[in-house]
Amino acid sequence: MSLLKMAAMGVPVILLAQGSEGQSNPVSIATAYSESFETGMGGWMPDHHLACEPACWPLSWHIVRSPTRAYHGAYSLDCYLNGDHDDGTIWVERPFQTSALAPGSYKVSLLFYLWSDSYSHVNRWPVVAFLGSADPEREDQFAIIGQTNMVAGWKQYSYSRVVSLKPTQALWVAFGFGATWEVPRTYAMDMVRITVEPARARRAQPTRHHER
Ligand SMILES: [Ca+2]
Ligand SMILES: [Ca+2]
Repeated sequence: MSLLKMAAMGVPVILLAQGSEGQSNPVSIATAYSESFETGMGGWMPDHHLACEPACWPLSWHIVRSPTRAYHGAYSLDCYLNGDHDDGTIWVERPFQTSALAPGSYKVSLLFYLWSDSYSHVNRWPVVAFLGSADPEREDQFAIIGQTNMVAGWKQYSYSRVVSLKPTQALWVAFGFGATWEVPRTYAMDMVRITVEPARARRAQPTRHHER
């Protein structure tokens, strides 16, 4: 069922509120959420994980706003990762407050765009995402939702899962990519959208009566 149809039927449709720059506290869930990084990071924080740290430190990487290219507007996130260690994952993350929601199960959907400089059918890197109730810190907490270099240019990536939410617990959302090849690479990410809607209970199977 579409969100508009649900709203028309009076079913509460819950989406996330737009974040603001430099906000350290979680943003409350209230309306539709999207971020295009046009005026700031929108509260999204860069983070990384390299399994062999600290022995193999440093990992050379950054995620910064840049006007070099954009899927939407004039800015995107410029994401650089040196794959020297043949490993390492970088991402942006942020918490959202869920206090406006009744405790329960919700389908959280994440959508964003990632830019690759070229198409390649080999040596693609994994594109990853996280939806959960704790701050993600390790690459093994992420789901692999696709690969880089599937097109030259921008490609949409999406991920959704049912998350159990409580008013006292933040919803954490994160997305990025990992290195699986010993080269430095730059990708870009832009226009993240998140929706949260009540997870529909599975319909019970109708009981079959055997006719004699
Ligand atoms: Ca943008
Ligand atoms: Ca983190």
